[in-house]
Amino acid sequence: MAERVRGVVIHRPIIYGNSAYPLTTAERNPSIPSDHTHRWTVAVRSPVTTNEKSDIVGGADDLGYFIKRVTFRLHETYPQPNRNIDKSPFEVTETGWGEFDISIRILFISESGEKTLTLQHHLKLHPWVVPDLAAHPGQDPALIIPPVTQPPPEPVHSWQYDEIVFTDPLKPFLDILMAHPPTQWPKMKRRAIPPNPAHPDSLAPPAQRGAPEFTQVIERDEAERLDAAKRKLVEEAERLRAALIEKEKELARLRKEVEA
Ligand code: SLL
Repeated sequence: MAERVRGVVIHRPIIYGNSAYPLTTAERNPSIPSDHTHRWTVAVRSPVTTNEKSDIVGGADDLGYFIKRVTFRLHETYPQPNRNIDKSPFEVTETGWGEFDISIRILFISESGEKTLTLQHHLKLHPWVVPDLAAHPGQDPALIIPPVTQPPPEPVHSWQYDEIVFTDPLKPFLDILMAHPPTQWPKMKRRAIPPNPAHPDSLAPPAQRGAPEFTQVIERDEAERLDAAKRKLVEEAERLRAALIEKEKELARLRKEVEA
């Protein structure tokens, strides 16, 4: 058995998720069941997009140098729901009508000596409904009920960024990883719309949205949003603590009154 290189931690960024496109009339043919509404692709990819014009999210690097097989477990309404993909691109394209959970099992090359990794992705076909903040000034966005009008069909991109971390890797595996450095992040936002639907830019009209792209800017924006959310939580905790102290004082006062 190969030696482990102690004290070394090496990671490889990935994205996993799906893009979905409403089926057009032109695309329909007798082999596609008539109740199917979308064509979708679920995939495990490298995060960086090949070029700014590409409609495909991520995929600049072939992950086959460290991934041997990806098994996508689809809903049992699909024939042979376990789909084994043994080379890049690690993806499955299907048509269908419904959203469901897909389990994604990643088997690393045998040199790695690593256990398989299983991820979950909820196949997303329908766009997120963004609450109309302007029409409800001052209201908690989570409490705004969107109108029931159907949005026009549009592509949906639902992708999760992650980093696969290898601790104390086997020497031969470490050598393979080192020989394949991931493509560098684009520094700038090349496309207007980030993949996070919670981001204010995603309020842009559908025509201005495109396939999202993961960049350094997104990472920084996300970190800033997380910081702001943390500050808000601390403030809220402080406020609740103060209220609790007040209530406890009142309780003590009432107890005394009852005793008296
Ligand atoms: C739902 N729980 O009810 C989910 C199930 C199943 C989706 C969704 C394809 C089926 C076929 C398909 O879209 N299955 O192969 O015709 O929404």
